[in-house]
Amino acid sequence: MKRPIIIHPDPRLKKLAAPVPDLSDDLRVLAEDMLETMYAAPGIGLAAPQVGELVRLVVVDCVKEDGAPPRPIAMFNPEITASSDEVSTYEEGCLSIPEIYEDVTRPAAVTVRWIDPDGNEQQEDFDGLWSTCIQHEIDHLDGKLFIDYLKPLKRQLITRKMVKLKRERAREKA
Ligand code: GNR
Ligand code: NI
Repeated sequence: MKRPIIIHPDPRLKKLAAPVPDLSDDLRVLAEDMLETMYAAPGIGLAAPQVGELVRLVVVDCVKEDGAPPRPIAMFNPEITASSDEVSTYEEGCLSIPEIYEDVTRPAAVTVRWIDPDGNEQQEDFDGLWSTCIQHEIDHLDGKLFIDYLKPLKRQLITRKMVKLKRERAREKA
């Protein structure tokens, strides 16, 4: 089932999400719902706080070649265990901050450890868009948005735009 995505500013996007102590069917359903929501958006990643669930769960699929098979990954309690000194800059966007794209510089490659939906521990090295996206998603679990990397003035401007956008959307619904 697709779920509504929370738009910035919202206190739920600023909170620290809690680790998942034990997997459950409810959490596996949440991961499936998040993948459906992400693909429908469309997006390449989604973090549980973006759908109002303050748990450490992210989903990603950064396959971008046309015709390549999809690679949905659900990560419970994801942790970055190593980051490259080399950095890379991507123009990032966020489903919680629609229509805004800004350059963000992050480590180019990361090693990530997580628990998969079967409860098995996984570890993998990611680079390119995957690396950027997974770092962006884990930031969400720590209440951090990509605009937090921008200069305060730029961030303020974007936040004001989002307040307006939310107001317009609320009015359209009424
Ligand atoms: O769909 C998304 N695209 C994207 C592009 C560049 C860097 C990060 C991202 S993640 C974003 C989806 C989203 O908001 N995830 O939290
Ligand atoms: Ni995001």
